[in-house]
Formats: sequence, C-alpha cells, structure tokens
Amino acid sequence: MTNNKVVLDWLREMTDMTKPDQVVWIDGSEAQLEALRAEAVSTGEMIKLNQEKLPGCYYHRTAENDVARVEDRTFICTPTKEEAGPINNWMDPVEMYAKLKKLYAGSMIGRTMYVIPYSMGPVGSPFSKIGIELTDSIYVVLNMAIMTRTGKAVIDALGDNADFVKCLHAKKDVDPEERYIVQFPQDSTIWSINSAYGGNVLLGKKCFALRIASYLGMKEGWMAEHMLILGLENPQGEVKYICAAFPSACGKTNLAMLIPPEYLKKKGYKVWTVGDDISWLRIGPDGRLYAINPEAGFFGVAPGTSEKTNFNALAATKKNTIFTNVAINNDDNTVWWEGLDKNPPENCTEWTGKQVNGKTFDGKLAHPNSRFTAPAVNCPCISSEFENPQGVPISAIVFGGRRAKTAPLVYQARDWNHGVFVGATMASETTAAAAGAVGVVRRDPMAMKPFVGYNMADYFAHWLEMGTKMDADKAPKIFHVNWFRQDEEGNFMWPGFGDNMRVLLWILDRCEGKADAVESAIGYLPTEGAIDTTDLDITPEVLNELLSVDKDVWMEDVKDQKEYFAQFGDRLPSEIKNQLEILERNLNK
Ligand code: GTP
Ligand code: SPV
Ligand code: MN
Repeated sequence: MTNNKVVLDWLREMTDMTKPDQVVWIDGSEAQLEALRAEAVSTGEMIKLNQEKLPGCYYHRTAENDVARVEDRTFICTPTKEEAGPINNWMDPVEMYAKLKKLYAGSMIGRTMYVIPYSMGPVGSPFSKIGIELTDSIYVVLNMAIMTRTGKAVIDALGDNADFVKCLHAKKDVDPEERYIVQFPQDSTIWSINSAYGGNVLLGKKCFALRIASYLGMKEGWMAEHMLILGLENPQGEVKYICAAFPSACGKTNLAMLIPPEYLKKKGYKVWTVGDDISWLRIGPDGRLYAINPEAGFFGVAPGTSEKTNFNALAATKKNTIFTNVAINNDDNTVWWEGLDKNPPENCTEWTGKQVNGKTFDGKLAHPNSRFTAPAVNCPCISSEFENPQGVPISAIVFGGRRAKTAPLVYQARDWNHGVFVGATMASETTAAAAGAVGVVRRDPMAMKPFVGYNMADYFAHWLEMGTKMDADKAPKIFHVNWFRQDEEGNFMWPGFGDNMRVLLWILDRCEGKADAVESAIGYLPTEGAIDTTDLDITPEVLNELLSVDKDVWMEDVKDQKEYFAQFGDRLPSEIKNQLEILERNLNK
C-alpha cells in the first residue's frame, strides 16, 4: 500500500519481533471491514446484535480483568525521569524497550497483524497528525475505523514523510501482571501489550491524541487537552464555542450533546457537538484560540445514558456501533445497561457472559465502565463545523470535576493565569473509567493527570506561556463548574444534564460582558438571580448553597494543593505559587 521506506522498515522490524502469520493492511474500505466483522463473529470475538433494531451493531465482551485503563501500568518513557515528572510512571527507555521486546517476541505467532494507517483530525487539516497502529485484534481495527479516519487516503497523505506516530499493540495473553501501556514521546512511539480494552489499545485516543500529542504541543506551541467542544447557538443563530475539561466519566459526552430545557428550546437555543473527549487547540491567524476534535467517533460511557439524560448519545448508538461489556437482552438480542430504562431484561446475559434474570439479579448487569463506540456522524446534533480543518474559535474554557463538597456550581477565573491555576488545582472523585478505587478525591489538573505526556510542572508552564501569546480580549475566559455537589443525604443538589445549559448561558454572557458577578475569594460568582431557574424545581436556599464558598473547607483544600504542588519542586512555575498565595490571602481576609 505504500513505498514509504520509514514505514516499511519499521513494519519489518515489528514483524520480525512479533512474528505474525500474515500482515494485512487496512485500506478503510467497507468491504474489508465487513469481512473482518464476519470473521470476528465466526470466532466469537464479536456478537452480531439484532440487525433490524440495531443495524450494523455488534457486541464485544472483554476479559474480566481488562475493563478499564490501567494507570499504574502506564508509563512515560522519556530519557530522564525529570522529563516525565513526579506524577507519571517512568522507566528508562532503553530498559523499557528491552523488557517489552521480550514480551512481544513471537506474540503474534498464529495470528494476523493488521496495519491501520489513521489520521487524528480531518485528513489534510493543519491541526492533523498521522499514526499507524499495528495490532493483532480485529476488535481494535473495527473500533479504530469508527474512532479515527483510517485507510488509503491517510497513507497517501503521509507519502514519503517520516512524520507519523508508531503504535504497536499485541493482546498477547491479556495478562494483567504483564500489561504495559507505554509512551516514548521522543520517539513518537507507543507500545501496548496484554490488554484488549478501550483506552489501553485504541492507541489513537489517549496514548496518541493526549500523551504523545501533549508533548508535541509543548514542543510546537499548541495544546492537546482532555476536553469536549460544543457550539451553543442563540435564538439569533449565532454560535459560540466552549471547551470543557472534566476527568473520565465526569460528564463530557453528556455536556457535549446537551439538550436545552424546554423553555430555552422554545426560545431557539441549540447545542451542537464538535467533540466529546479530546481537543487539539492552536492560536489562529486572528489571535484567537481554535479547536478541532481529532477523533471521528465517540467511545462513550453506556451506564446512565438514556433518552432522558442523553437522547443524542443514545440516538448515535442505534446503528454501526460496537458495544463493549454492556448486558444483552436475550429475548430480542439488543443491549441494556443500568440507567437505560427501568426495565432490566428478564432473560439476560450479564456483561461477564453469565445468564441471569435481570429483574432479580442484584449485581450490575452492565459493567460500570461499559462503553459504546459510535460514529460521530450518527449524532443528531453533530456540528456543521465537525470536519472544519481550521477548527472552531473558543470563547470559554471550562474546568470541572466530581466534588461532593468544596467547589460551587460555577465560578469564573479573574484572568488567564488565575484560570490556569484553577485548572491546575482541579480535583475529582475517581470513577470506574480507570482500574482502582472509585469515589476517592484526587487532584487531577486539567483532567490530564492520567494523560500528560511530560512533566506536569512544564505542562502548567506551557499553559501559562500560551496565555502570553493571546491578547486578553481574545483569549478564552476560564471557568470552573461542579454538577456533582451533594446534600447531607448524598443526593445531587443540582439537576444537571440539560439544565447545565443554564450555567453555560451565564458563562457565555460573562464572555460577552453581559452578566454581572460578585467577586469572591476564589473568583467571580454569579449574582443572585443571574442563573436562570425558569421552570426549575429548586429553592433559592439550595441555589444559594450551590453557589456558596465555605472558607474553612477551602482552607483545607489549599493545604492539600500546597502538598500536591510541593512534589514539583523548583520546576513549578512561580506564577502557580503566586496564585496560591493570592488564594490563601483572599481566604484569610
Ligand atoms: P469519559 O468518556 O470517561 O471521558 O467520560 P465523560 O467525561 O464523557 O462522562 P459521561 O458524559 O459519559 O458521563 C459519565 C457519567 O456521569 C454518566 O453515567 C452520566 O450519566 C453521568 N453524568 C453526566 N453528566 C451529569 C450531570 O450533569 N449530573 C449528574 N448527576 N450526572 C451526570
Ligand atoms: C477516559 O477514560 O477518559 C475515556 C475512556 O475516555 S478510555 O478511552 O478508555 O480512555
Ligand atoms: Mn475521556
């Protein structure tokens, strides 16, 4: 398929090591993908779902020990440990290559290696980058064909160029003890072994589009972020774009596809989805920040997705979608998960494959991190700018997480540098998206803790540096939100989902200088009545509580922030220390 010598030499080196029986290039044609689907069904790797109700849809079940990203087995292998920084796992690249070569040796004997050329971003866009993934998994091929632009057009666009990310995945024995997800940023190389799940193996996603890309962005003056992109259209037909960074399973897909409350819909407000997980951002010729979504599909959390909470995401999964680790309704061979509706199937295959009565079964029928892989074009609210090679201009950047306490519903940073500090001090309760304990508050700067491809202190510096390249009136305004504040009984105080639109409207009004705010110790808060609560069943007391800042609780947080930042030593930008001092001073006032 190509005469590119760099590609062919690398491919030979990888096949010499892994020794596949055959090598198959993915040309992106529907005929080839259809043949692979049939093969996967014949081996049991995938199950064909009800083709009348779910045309083109398939089901895949992973090993029970392989259901989420594995952060403790994810490495950033830079030449020195300092370059990877204190929060990334690190190993000397020479040592790591040697260790992994032993694991990869002969790992594809008896298997086929698929060569997937793919583009992150529209082919030919100035934002876009090319990768080639070698994998022995058809599931990976079919997912990559949804999540990225794959095939012949990409390899043609690469031509003789050596500028591509080299990605190698071998499922091997799916042994969790020998599982490694390894990034070599300086070599633009990703090696993944012993997993067959999502973010561990769809190497264009977190491994490339965040870990490798964040490193490239730092070198080349742009940014790769764990952010959704949405366009909010007002009744006059003007669309303003917002990027939002929330940690995994904290509401990006939902916000990106939000359906406004009835009264706002009637007025003519609409939301358009550009991306639901990753943004690549560059400063445009007019000095504003522009974003593209480098992906072509959604790898979304299934549980909690319903017609009520996320109609658009659900609609996107009605055709040509791969479901992973959800439950199967045996009566009609369709899918089910917690939160889809109140009718768990009686005759049910639980995600592990066990036959159960869903109505009486007392565990989770679908895994909490079960997912759908749906083409972006399926989404009813996909933005007309989705394929725009120049990206969309960003008015606001929003940070947020799951905080039962501390963070108010919304506040605005005073300026770019303060906004960087707000992002850097983000914290959130852990979710099922990664292996390990769930519900533990941890610091997750810019929602990038698991994804930053270099020293987090340098990443903060890069954010600050980007701010110096934009005039204050052109740089996006920065905000923080928290949809997950809880009352004493542990109930969410804010209705969330579509009603989050009310907060977005305040945010955009602030960007246009239209809404008032009160200054507080942590930034600007909405004035009383500034958040429109028309038709909303919420008391003024609850709203007041949602927008309150408890100084004692914040002082505790500042203590934790200090400890967190201390690990970066002298590498921490002085501006972060400065902002921390300002916050402490404000709280002591
Ligand atoms: P990743 O794909 O892991 O990056 O997740 P994500 O950030 O896209 O999160 P997603 O939108 O899939 O939401 C994760 C879970 O949070 C789902 O179960 C949602 O139903 C739930 N959720 C999303 N938005 C809200 C909200 O506003 N309020 C509440 N209470 N729950 C929400
Ligand atoms: C996340 O965990 O943030 C995801 C899912 O979007 S994964 O692709 O597994 O990283
Ligand atoms: Mn994500």
